Amino acid sequence: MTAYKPLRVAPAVVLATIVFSPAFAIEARGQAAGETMNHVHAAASTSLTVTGLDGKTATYSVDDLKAMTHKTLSVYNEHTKANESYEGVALTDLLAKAGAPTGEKLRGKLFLIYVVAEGTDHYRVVYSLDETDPANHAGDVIVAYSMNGAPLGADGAFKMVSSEDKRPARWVRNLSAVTLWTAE
Ligand SMILES: Nc1nc2c(c(=O)[nH]1)N[C@H]1C(S)=C(S)[C@@H](COP(=O)(O)O)O[C@H]1N2
Ligand SMILES: [Mo]
Repeated sequence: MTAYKPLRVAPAVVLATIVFSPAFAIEARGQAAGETMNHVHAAASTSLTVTGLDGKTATYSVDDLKAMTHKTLSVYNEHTKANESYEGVALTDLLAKAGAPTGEKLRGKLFLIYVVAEGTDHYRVVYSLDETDPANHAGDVIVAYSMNGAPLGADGAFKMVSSEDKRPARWVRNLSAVTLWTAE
């Protein structure tokens, strides 16, 4: 085999290889849906940094979260058309450690507090603090580290999962940062 052999591959074969590759298919689907699709290119999350309203940060590894109280969330994934069981910790537990008000302490202007959840690809979504607090709002929001008993694989070390969303659009894969802000 000579060093030049790859150059003899017909352009049509090269094109077909790219077009029919899984990466191309996922990108094309995302563009058709008018969405930013970084699934294929996102770096795997390895740690999660939580920032409070005071700007103080705490960084968690998977082992750190596994040492906390577990929360399991069984959800229907509208994209995979399957029931999925995620295990992780309640987001409210991490936010409480960052100083967020929960339960009956959440009142008045504190309802202006919100959470920005960000993936390694910088995909970002907002949850209001209220909807992350099961003492105040129906449904659960968790930071998952496993699904159906296995690590999350391409979805990274951490994935945000919520029980109330009908589509998985706010389920941030490769979750790397959670930051508290206030609208006032
Ligand atoms: N990090 C990250 N998470 C993301 C997205 C993204 O682009 N980046 N897209 C969201 C959207 S719009 C949807 S519908 C789902 C799609 O997840 P799936 O490709 O695993 O079906 O992931 C969500 N989480
Ligand atoms: Mo989406």
